Amino acid sequence: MFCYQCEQTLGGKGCVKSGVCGKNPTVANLQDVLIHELKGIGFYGQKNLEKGLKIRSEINKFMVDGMFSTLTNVNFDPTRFVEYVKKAEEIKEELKNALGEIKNVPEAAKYKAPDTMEGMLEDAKHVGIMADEALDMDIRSLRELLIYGFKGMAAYAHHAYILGKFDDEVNHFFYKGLSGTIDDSLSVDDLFNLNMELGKTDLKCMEVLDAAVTSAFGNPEPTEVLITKKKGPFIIVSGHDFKDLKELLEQTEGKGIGIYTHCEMLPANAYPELKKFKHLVGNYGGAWQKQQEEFDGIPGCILMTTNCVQKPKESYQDRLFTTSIVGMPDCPHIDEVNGKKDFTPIIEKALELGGWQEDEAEKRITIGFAHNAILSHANEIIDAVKGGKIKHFFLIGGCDGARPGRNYYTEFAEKTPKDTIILTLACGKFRFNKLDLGTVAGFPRVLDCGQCSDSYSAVKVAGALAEAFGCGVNDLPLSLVLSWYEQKAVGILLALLSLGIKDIRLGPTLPAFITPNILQVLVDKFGIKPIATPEQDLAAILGK
Ligand code: FS2
Ligand code: SF4
Repeated sequence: MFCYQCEQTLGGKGCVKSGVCGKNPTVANLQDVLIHELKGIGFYGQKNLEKGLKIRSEINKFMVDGMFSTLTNVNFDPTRFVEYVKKAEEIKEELKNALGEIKNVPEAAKYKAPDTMEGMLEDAKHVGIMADEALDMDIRSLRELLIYGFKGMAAYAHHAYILGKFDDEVNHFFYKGLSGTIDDSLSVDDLFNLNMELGKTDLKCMEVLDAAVTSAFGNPEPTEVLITKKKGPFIIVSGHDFKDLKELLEQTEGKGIGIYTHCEMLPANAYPELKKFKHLVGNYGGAWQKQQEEFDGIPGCILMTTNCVQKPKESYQDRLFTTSIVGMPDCPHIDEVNGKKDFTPIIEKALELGGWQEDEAEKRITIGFAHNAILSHANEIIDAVKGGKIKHFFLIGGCDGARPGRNYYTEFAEKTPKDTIILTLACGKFRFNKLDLGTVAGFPRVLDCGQCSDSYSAVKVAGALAEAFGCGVNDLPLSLVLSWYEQKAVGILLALLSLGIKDIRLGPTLPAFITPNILQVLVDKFGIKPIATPEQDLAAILGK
């Protein structure tokens, strides 16, 4: 196996024997075969589109789900990947047959996957990231950057699909972009431009998702969320899928079970159509990387709707349920049947486990500042900036992770001056969202925009402020300090770069798949910088 798609990759170079994330070589190799298949589908799909042929929506959805399944911490179940590869082979054949004879088919697209796991694992030796040793390193870097951006975008497209929304511009770009990763005629410049196109498309995809989520659940509103435990049986819901949460809330109503959000599900507590359920108690725990400690021996159940799932300890393996794209061998999985999910097994298990024995002393945090909530106070914010009460905005957002260097983000937030506002999103906020950083000009100093896809909210707020001040986003008193871990962050970074946003600080370390030459291009074009120390970065940003 070889995998270097996430920030915790071994030694900052690549996981080769097994994944630091717990991914074993079997799963890693099957994922390589699946990605190889999806590139082939990309090629034939693009040729179909160029010929004006329509692609069935099930194929578009498969492309999205297949890519998403390979994102870090989503699916660790080899049997599911065998099924994906078989399905991919069928789809590739269908798209190929629709074209008749065509010329100049890349070798990668001609590949035919076997239908056994053994055969796929044998083939994996020839299709992985490093299989073509002679490939130019910068070309490989840009191809992988594109593929990881796709994985991130696929997650958002998947969430929108779940809510019945999709966009053809987004769907079609999967074919164009993935066929570009096996097109030897593309230069470094061509691939760079495809990456920028991915960034633009990802932004569109987040916009589609935002519309889907807000039309299904309403606009998030500022809300005080309980972050302590209540007595009684419970189910903790993690991941990003609000529809699963809503169905579970409906099915647990009146059963005496408290529902808690976890990690990226925290923002659910601010949506009117979700917070109306009285038994949505609050949020449990911190970011994903603490789950093995926080779920250890827990007297309740956990539902993983999407990433980030970690291999469970034995003490809670029987009570961790997966659904949708998520998979974990030996953990119960709940599938959709005829458009509905039956959560009875997790409900019965939660009742059997009995739950927490007593209430904890109550603590709350405030969330719910997506674009609608912030922009409804736009005039007050603008006046506070003009009157000198708010001097600077920071966007401190992105993923959390296990590396020690991530304390940077806690210290950075703590050291920001009191006349500044911190916008935040995604699970990286758990590094500082329980600190009391006070208020400024009547606003909490930390404004939680929501999940990682709410980068769209941050972009919308920045755009509105720039318009109000008659300047560009780069001229605003706004600095972006981002933390990355998995591939959604890659897509989001490309989205921000495609908007021309400059001087982003990125940490805790830079991606292993970016070569020095490509990094230099990003530095020259966008002024992208690795994080230093909170003191140095604050001094540089604030000019002190
Ligand atoms: Fe956090 Fe993990 Fe949101 Fe990422 S829960 S790092 O995959 O998607 O963010
Ligand atoms: Fe390693 Fe990250 Fe790949 Fe897991 S996803 S195998 S930790 S690089």
